[in-house]
Amino acid sequence: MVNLIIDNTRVTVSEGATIMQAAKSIGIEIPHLCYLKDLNEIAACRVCVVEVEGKNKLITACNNVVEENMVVFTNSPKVMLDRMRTVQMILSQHDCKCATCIRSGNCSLQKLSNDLNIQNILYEENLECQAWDNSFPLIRDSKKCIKCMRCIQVCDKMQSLNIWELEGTGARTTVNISGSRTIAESDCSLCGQCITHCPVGALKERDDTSKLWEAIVSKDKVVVVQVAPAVRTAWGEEVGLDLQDATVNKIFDALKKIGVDYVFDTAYSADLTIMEEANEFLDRFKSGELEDRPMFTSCCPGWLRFIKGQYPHLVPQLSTAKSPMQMFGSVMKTYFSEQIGKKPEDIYSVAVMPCLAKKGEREMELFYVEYAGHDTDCVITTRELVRMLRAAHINPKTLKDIEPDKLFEQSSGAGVIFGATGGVMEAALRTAYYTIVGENCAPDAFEVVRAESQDTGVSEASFNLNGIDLKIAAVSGLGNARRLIEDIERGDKKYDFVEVMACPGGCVGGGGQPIHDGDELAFERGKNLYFIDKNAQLRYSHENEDVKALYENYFEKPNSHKAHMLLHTDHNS
Ligand code: HC1
Ligand code: SF4
Repeated sequence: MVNLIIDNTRVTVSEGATIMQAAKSIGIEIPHLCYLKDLNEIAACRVCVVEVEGKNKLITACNNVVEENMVVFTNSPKVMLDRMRTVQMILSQHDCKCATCIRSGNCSLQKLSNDLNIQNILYEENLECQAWDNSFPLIRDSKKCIKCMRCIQVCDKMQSLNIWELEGTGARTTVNISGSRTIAESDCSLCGQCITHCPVGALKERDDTSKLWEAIVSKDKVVVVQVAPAVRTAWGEEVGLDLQDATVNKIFDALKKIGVDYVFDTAYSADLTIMEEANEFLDRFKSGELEDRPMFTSCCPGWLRFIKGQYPHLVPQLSTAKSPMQMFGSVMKTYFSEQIGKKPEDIYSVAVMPCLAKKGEREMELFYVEYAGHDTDCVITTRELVRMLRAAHINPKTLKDIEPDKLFEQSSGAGVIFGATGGVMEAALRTAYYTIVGENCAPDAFEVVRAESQDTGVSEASFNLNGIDLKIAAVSGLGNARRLIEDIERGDKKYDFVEVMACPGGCVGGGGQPIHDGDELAFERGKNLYFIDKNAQLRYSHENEDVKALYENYFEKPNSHKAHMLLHTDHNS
């Protein structure tokens, strides 16, 4: 252990701890901008400087370790003046138009400037604006970039994709797409992790809210909105509702209040996905097709972009099932439109998702007898949903719990846990067990596939179902997925079924979720989905009465010809 004094307080911490960690242990938060634990400890911003007795120069607290008997001052006048100057320098190279910035009110630079009582910008440099394709779901504004390097590190270390790099030297140093590519030409998975880790408004999602407002205004469109599992456990963070109050049913009420015609829960179509995917898995498993390599889940579009770009030879191993979002969109444009006496093109199908890659996934075309547009017309993220509610000055405290609309009212806890890593696997195993054994397993029989933290990002398990041995794994985070795939490719690991989610913790940690600089809330949010599942009346996808009715009235049975036409896809196209 190491003993030192910080701001006149004695502190004892483990050897190797940084000054920042030591200060934190006694409740002193040293201001910082670029620091991200384990990912970015490079002192690029120099905001975290501290004074150490006996040293002439200030040193950075995020990457200097404690020494025995060190005497540290985190807020001496010398420190504060230096910190102010540093932030003023950063502001001089930043487009400070806070009124129209997406991160206003949730920006670490804005907060730091306010905290330091900075009221004017000393020098305003002429900022160069890099060209950007604003039709791409991920938008970068170079004039807001503060060169903290977080995006570079998150994309390299967490997601193993190396999309960003530094270019230029000295004052002209800037971040850009690596390899002189455009963002569309790059291998960006659209996971959005660089956005949720950006301390300012330099990275953001393409805002599609005006498309939805226009559809709501249009007299010719029936606006049908589905809400993803992971949205319910995060939207309350942005609107000031407690976890137990921030239900999906209140989102339905809010959507109806802003003029949406029909509201549904994506957990319903997650149940439908399980019917298709669990049956597909059992068919492929029994045919011997999975002897060498496993079947991979296909519901996460960030993962789909990753596998297509990085391991194209593994694409045939993907389940052909469309994601719950796409399945629901397809059902809305076909069965649902028929039921309400409308044509597919009259339906405007919207998905509220915790994800940016879903904006890319919606480009997928729908063929229903003939070309019928897209399964999904518009995807908005959790953050965009909240912005719409704010614009409509909806008071979240006045919202009521209302049920989703008829035809697709029911959803199971199995559908809800899709939003947490391991959840798709667990839901699928509950139904696979029923299909093989002929009776239900205990609802929590497969809880070992749940992940409590992002330690390795992988959970694995083996099960014997009526003499059938199954080896499965669930992984989240693309860097972890890459390591797992390399193990499989080398023959070091062998599985039958693997779930992959691009974002650490699964959709709950998605790139479209509320941003809390430096705090990782994915696993906390995931626990809430498991809590909802535990308390759900229905725990098995195959017991969803509205899913059963859809098969009886329309699809006949899982993996039928019609189901293949509308609920499955060819990932090679
Ligand atoms: Fe997800 Fe899914 S779980 S991909 O994370 O399979 O986005 O929430 O909606 O489609 O259900 C996301 C979440 C979501 C789909 C489902
Ligand atoms: Fe990298 Fe994900 Fe950002 Fe794309 S969205 S640049 S893959 S971190």
